[in-house]
Amino acid sequence: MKRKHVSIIGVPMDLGQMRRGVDMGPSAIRYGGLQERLTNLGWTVQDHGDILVDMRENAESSTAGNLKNLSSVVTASELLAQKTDETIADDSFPLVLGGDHSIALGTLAGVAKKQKNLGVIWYDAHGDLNTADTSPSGNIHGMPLAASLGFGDPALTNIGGFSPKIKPENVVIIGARDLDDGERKLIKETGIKVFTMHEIDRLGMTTVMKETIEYLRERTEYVHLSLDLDGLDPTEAPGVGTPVAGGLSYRESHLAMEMLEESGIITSAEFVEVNPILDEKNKTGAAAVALIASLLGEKLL
Ligand code: B3U
Ligand code: MN
Ligand code: MN
Repeated sequence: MKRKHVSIIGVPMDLGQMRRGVDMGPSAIRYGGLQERLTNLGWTVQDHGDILVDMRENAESSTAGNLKNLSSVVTASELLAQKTDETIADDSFPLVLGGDHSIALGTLAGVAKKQKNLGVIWYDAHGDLNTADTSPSGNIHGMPLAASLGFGDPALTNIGGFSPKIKPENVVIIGARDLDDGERKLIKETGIKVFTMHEIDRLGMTTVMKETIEYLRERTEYVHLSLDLDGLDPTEAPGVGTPVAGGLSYRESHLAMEMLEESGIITSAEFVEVNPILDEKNKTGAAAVALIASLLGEKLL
């Protein structure tokens, strides 16, 4: 990590999916002691507060062509893109806290504006590679990776005023165990690198991370980490809207963060889908804080 300054940006977004409570994710992560943890690591931390997101009660809730709450999601994404871009212009490390995973539309629009050869690590039980045509739910949180690659409705792909944000060969998905048919098809067509749980079990997390780091180092100049807490096993991260059994352990996830920190490749990050209403005593919020701390340099000895 080259930067010494970190900018926290909260996005209380719950409109990309149907469960209530994920809008409180940024508070839960802050409440878990994030700022103090990072300050103790020597970072200067500026918390920019939260991006304005329509309340569900006031949101423009019309479903435009299988895209639920489209206009409210797009409006918040544009604000987030601008804030993230400003953070990078200030030479500060953008740390975005969700909120559901639809916020990645805005984060990646902001990051990719100046960082042209951008890599992405998508740490998630899901592919988030649906489009309006393939999505079984119409939930935009299942679409941000596809949209950032340029697939799907122009309302989503053109956030920030340009498309695509990233190239398929610069993406690595880690932890996948729940993919829809359209997502499988897109993975086959584009050749996105995916470490499913099967491969992680066979190879071990050390090898998976070594290969991921080497792969992205060869191809990219910057790497964004988009970490969905549902990538972790629900026993260790229960506070998520769509838990999927058989996930990554807390230990494997820590190892992954530590290896990324050692590699120095990560230039921005977001931690998403923490839902305190579904959580057990902020276990998932605390896991997010601990993983962020490891990613940004915390060590036991
Ligand atoms: N693939 C399904 C489910 C889903 C995606 N992301 C989450 N759940 N968290 C969909 O609705 O697109
Ligand atoms: Mn996700
Ligand atoms: Mn997920």
